[in-house]
Amino acid sequence: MKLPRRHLLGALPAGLLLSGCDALTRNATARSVIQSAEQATYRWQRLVGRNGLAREFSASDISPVFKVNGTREPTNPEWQRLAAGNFAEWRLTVTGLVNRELSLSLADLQRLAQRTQITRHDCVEGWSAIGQWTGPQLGPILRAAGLRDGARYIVFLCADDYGGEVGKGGLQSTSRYYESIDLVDAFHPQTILAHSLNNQPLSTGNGAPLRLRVERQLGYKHAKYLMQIVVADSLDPFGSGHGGYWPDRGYEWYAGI
Ligand SMILES: Nc1nc2c(c(=O)[nH]1)N[C@H]1C(S)=C(S)[C@@H](COP(=O)(O)O)O[C@H]1N2
Ligand SMILES: [Mo]
Repeated sequence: MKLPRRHLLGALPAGLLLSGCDALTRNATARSVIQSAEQATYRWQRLVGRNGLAREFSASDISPVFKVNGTREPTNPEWQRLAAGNFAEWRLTVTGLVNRELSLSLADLQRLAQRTQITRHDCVEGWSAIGQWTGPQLGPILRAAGLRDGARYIVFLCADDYGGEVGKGGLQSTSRYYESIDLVDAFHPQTILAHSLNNQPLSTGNGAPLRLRVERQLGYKHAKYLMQIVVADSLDPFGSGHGGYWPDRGYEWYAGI
């Protein structure tokens, strides 16, 4: 693993910087009902089920097709350039409240201890699919970076701009996809950075070259097209401040299953 000394943020393409706030309208009543249910699941998983594992399945349960949802292919020129080069020049950077910033190639990530898990992905839109995911656990990567005092959230910045779909609740304001999790989920054994689905490198649709798997939460938390991990003490600086593309549009930040 390469541990660069130089400051990486200055080297990131401008396209990776998050856009400003989106104007949002929300139904306050619906939101508070959702939030109280969200908080109940969150408290339960944090107090009682801290290390509980999501169910794992066997090879015969794997879905023949793993549906593609949300972005099918990022249009971002930087991602397009990296994809054209088979992601040889792609790097995952780990920055923010860390002692050592990291810049990891796919080969670096594949050299780490790998975990393979067959899990069910549940999307809020009402479909699920079972797939076998392989990649390094996030925890050891964060330990290699070394979390600094105040670290509370792990934020995942993706390569794609998403604008929703007319057929699914209408177009949303377009912005860069991102997600975030707390440290309990970050160090959970089933939280991995997956480069493979069903023993094949991730397809474009399923999030090439790398995506998050955070198995105790709903589909939209599983950020595809990962470019950058930022360790943060607050979610305020990202997007509209609710910790993710869909949370910024009224969905729960903690989407426990
Ligand atoms: N970067 C990015 N990640 C994303 C999305 C997206 O549009 N962009 N969609 C989310 C949603 S809602 C789901 S259900 C899953 C879909 O993953 P799949 O396309 O592999 O089925 O990815 C999640 N992660
Ligand atoms: Mo989803």
